[in-house]
Amino acid sequence: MEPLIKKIESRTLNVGIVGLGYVGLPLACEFASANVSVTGFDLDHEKINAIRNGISYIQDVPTFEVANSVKKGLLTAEMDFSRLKEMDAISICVPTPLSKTKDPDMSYIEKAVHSIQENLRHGQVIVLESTTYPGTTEEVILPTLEETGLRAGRHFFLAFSPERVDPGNPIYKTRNTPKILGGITTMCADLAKKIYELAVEKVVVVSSTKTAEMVKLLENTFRSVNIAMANEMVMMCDKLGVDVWEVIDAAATKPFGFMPFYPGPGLGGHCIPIDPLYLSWKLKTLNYDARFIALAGEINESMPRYVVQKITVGLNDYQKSVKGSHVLILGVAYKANVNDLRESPALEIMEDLLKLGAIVHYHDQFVPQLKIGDKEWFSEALSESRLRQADCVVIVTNHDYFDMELIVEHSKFIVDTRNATKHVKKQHIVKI
Ligand code: SAJ
Repeated sequence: MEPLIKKIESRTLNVGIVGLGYVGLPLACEFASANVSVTGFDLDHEKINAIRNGISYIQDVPTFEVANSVKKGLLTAEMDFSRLKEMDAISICVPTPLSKTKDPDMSYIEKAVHSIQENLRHGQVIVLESTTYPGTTEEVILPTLEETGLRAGRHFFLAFSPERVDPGNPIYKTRNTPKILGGITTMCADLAKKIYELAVEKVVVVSSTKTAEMVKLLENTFRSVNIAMANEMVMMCDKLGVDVWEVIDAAATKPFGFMPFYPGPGLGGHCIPIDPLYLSWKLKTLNYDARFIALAGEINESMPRYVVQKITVGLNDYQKSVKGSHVLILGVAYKANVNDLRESPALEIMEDLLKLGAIVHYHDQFVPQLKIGDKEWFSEALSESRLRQADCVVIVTNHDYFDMELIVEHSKFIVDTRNATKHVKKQHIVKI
């Protein structure tokens, strides 16, 4: 262990990152920026080639950062997982999606851990970053790695440190976001902390890997439940004839004991709609029914249908049926100013409108094209004529670049799911 500590102090250790997506690539770049040699491992040759050519494919990672680190020989990309044996530390940053039956899909983690198992050697520090159910590290990763005969805390070291990447956040990046970390043993946590402190300003150690896994799930369940409450407030305020956005903004003037969350067309992204279900799945195996998570999921998943209902009733007020109407969707990414479509509610809204016979168009400069079923769709120019031609304009994701004056000026009828038109007073706007 002494040699490893010396390597950490002299920054001569080799760090491996398995999984070069929106978590792994920023983490790799942070280590490289700290003059630590990083090897990224991924199964996707396009990612590997891009990095080798000094190109970033992650919106929040500037290409010059990748290019500089590659040029200095601090960042390399590999598809040969046998080179994992050369790594002193390995972080696993692979996806943890849901299966078709909405159960945890651990296949990416299992594949990564088996690659590490085949190359595990004395002194290596292994850290799982992927969001997963409490117990994964000690119940799945640990036994798999100890099948080699090596023991965690003695021959190798094992920890869990959840990623906290907020795509599109201009202020908080990997380096300046405090990082939670729990080890299988104290020594595991100490070594992993020393390594992460090379790339991250603040590492917060908790008592176990299970605690660290639970911290992450609390963070994301907190968001899912509070967003669901904001979405249910929409339904209640609708019944009461009260503007939910005015209510939330007024409540947000309270300087303590309140944190605003806002209604929307539904929950997108690869985390908030999914991670809480990892927790409820685990609790089900322990005969506990996580009711808040289930209810939040139900309400959040109902929002796309609620938006389509608003569109239908709104068109009806103009003596129009959805069938045959031109509906223009503005913003299809899962949240403002990102180019990610995963779990985006816009896709479900578009699908439902198509089923009702609407003629659907969309505009989103972050998403030039998309697929619904086997049909390809292309983002259309946000022009006055396109706006005027639409029987209904639906603001699903309010990107900062949208010119709200232009949109309101030239739209016959708007369904605004984000209160994006709040500064533009016009009567033909329906807010959710
Ligand atoms: N949303 C609402 N109302 C809100 C806030 C969000 O409808 O008040 C919607 C968004 O439009 C989006 C979804 O919820 O469709 C998720 O939004 P998000 O802001 O949680 O964004 P994510 O999923 O990209 O990033 C989150 C991180 N966000 C923040 O902490 C602000 C954080 O929870 C995690 O670091 C990250 O997921 C993750 O990887 O777990």
